[in-house]
Amino acid sequence: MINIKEDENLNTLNHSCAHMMAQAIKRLYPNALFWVGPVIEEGFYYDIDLGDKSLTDEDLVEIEKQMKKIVKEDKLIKREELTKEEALEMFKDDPYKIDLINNMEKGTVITCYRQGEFVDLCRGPHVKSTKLLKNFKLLKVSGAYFKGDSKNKVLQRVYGVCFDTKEALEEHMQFLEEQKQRDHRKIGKDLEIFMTSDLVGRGLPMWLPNGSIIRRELERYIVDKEVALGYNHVYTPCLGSVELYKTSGHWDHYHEDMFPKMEVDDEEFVLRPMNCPHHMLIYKNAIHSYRDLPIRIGELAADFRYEASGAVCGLERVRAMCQNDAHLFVRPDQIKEEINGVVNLILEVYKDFNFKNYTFRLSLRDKDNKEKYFDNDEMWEKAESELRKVLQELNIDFYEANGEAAFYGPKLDVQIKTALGHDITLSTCQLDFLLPERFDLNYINEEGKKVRPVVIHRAILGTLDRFTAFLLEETKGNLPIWLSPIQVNIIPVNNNYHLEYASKIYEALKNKNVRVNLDDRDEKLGYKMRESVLHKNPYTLILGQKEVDSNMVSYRLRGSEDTSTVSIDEFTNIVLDDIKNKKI
Ligand code: TSB
Ligand code: ZN
Repeated sequence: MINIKEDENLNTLNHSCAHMMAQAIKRLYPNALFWVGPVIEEGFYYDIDLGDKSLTDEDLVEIEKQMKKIVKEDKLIKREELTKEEALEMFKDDPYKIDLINNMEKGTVITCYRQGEFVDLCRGPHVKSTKLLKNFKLLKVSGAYFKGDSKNKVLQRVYGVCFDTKEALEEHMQFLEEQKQRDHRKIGKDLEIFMTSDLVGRGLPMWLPNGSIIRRELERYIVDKEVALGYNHVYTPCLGSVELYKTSGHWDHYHEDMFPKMEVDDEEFVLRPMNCPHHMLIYKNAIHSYRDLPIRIGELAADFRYEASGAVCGLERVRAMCQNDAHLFVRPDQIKEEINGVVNLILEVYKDFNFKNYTFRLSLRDKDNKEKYFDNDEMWEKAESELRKVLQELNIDFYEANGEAAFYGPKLDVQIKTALGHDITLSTCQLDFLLPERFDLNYINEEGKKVRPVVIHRAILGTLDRFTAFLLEETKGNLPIWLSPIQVNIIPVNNNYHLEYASKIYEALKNKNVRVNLDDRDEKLGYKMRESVLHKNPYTLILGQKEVDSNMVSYRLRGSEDTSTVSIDEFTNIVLDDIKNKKI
């Protein structure tokens, strides 16, 4: 998507359009007062005080009509310079403008722009006339606290976008529509994968039965892979003492991302944001020889993070999550091989899911902001250069980003772009020399001496939550059959005549552990077929008299209108093969 804020021409156009919208709103709501109206990546918005009035979608249509009128009126947009006194006098009845003027730096030339009866305080620049603003669209309205402070009044924030040609606007609107269709929150709702409730709380989605099937399959898939690679899985509690997180350094460096502590009897606990401390103690529970390493401790582990309420988003960014986590305890000479193993596992998983849109990022510390990270320059230099060296040796294409490291070490992150355009991390592989030190971990080396292991933190699916969000967006809800909540949907043409046969097929497939649904509702055939398409079922069986007479089944594959007719055994084998091969 084009970044409107960064494009000089579009930036001006959108800024002028925001003014024109304000003018239209002032005509419709003479008491309206305006706070700020900036250009953003997606277009523009304006924060407006309309008293108790909340704008509806119908109101936006009226505002658009008025804006079109202003376009026709061809109002010239004129710049005027003002002294502070003049500005304060001109806007004396507008507390928002007075606030802005009083907060301006001394010596700033104050300018305002006038178009017809409307004047607004503004730095500009603007287009010459409103007639140049005809290719616009208002997109949505939401409430926004004045100055972003929840103690303040709620203003109406109206979003819009403007282009220089009709074609560009149309193309953009089509892009937005596709984006909306790809948004995992919409797919998650349509396919009944997860729900949220204000009564549970922000950032705390709940997995519905369909979502839970997907999640259980993903859990099996990744745990099986890890077991085959020599991982050992554990279960640990999702809280820990404050002391534990003081020992690890989370208390000092990760505090802002944690929920506040709870006091119980004479103990203090926190909901854990990460699992590393627990796993460090599991390692420490036994004596290890150099021959035992690497030791790979994995867990599907519940974590809790205090994400900003404005940042939580569906399953993509949550406050209660389940990490596909593991900590690898390795000798220094094993670092490269183990990182290689993790990278290969990531690539293998992405191949299984046919994910192609991702980039590798080497996430480093921000040297100008060192207090966010543990304080040991030598250790940082070593960890960062070691990780970079390994990535270069493994021939991985990556870019570097400062300020994105964990507090305990640098990371290799796999970055993805969500439907909403968020750039977020899915998989991660992190090199850590710190926690082994803080927990005084060791193993006995070849000379019989106690030495420190190195820890690699890694999450392949990231969290089940985020992974599922991405999976829904990448597949647009067309899940591969092995993950589909319903793998085969059976529709009898007429319940009176074909239900018995349909039930027989249903039982046969169910006995083979296929997730099968028999749609025996008293609805029209066409309705049931349409619904099966909407639910994105991989296979839909349509069973009528022809099938009953010939003892065959007719099926439609998702995305196709063609029907194929085969024997029951043949169909069962097709489905079982697709499932076993994890067919995309
Ligand atoms: C990999 N200690 C390491 C672990 O051993 C760790 O916690 N790393 S992390 O902070 O990067 O988190 C691991 C993964 O969790 C991230 O790569 C990301 O995919 C996922 N994740 C992080 N925060 C959230 C969130 N709020 N909602 C959903 N997923 C998240
Ligand atoms: Zn960790």
